[in-house]
Amino acid sequence: MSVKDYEEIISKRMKSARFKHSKNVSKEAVRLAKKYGADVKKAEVAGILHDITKESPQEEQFEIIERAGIEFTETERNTPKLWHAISGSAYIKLVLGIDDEDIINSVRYHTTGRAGMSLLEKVIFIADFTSDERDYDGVEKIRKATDKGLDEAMIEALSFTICDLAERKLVIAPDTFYAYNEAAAVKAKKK
Ligand code: DGI
Ligand code: FE
Ligand code: FE
Repeated sequence: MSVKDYEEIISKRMKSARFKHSKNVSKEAVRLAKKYGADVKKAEVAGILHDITKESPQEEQFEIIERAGIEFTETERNTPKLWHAISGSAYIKLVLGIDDEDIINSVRYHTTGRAGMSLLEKVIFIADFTSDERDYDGVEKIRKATDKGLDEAMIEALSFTICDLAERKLVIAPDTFYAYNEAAAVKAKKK
């Protein structure tokens, strides 16, 4: 399937604003992939597909996660906002027939991050933060960090996420802490 085919599928599965977001993430992922040496084609595909199940009913998401044999962690089970990343990875594998593990993992971990992220996983994670239409307070700091390096952008994005969630007194996925600690350790080593 071509990127155009995927765009067609995505456009039918979500509202126009989210479709626009998906296209912008794809575009930003291509920019970052070129800059940092990730696979440009995979970045384009993973970017357009990353939120594929975001507007699907929870039962549907639950069903495909089970069908894919993915086990929820306790935090994931109790946090429906995290489901679309998991169900999205299952959907592109089982329904779209995508077999590239790196693309699948880039969708799977685009919301929480995790320790040991691949180049492509980082590209998608960051692109989701810095896509054109994003205008939250703090986006410029993360955009600037993408000029310095992927790891610089990761630490900015992850510290932003952790602070934001903690301020709102929400449960934070352990994977986000693992990703943060790894990024912080990289930063400490560079000093
Ligand atoms: O799908 P998007 O809106 O493009 O972005 P996303 O996949 O990063 O999802 C962001 C939402 O998920 C946002 O409302 C914050 C929430 N979120 C991300 N990580 C966590 C989280 N919510 C909780 N409770 N815990 C997390 O660790
Ligand atoms: Fe998402
Ligand atoms: Fe997104």
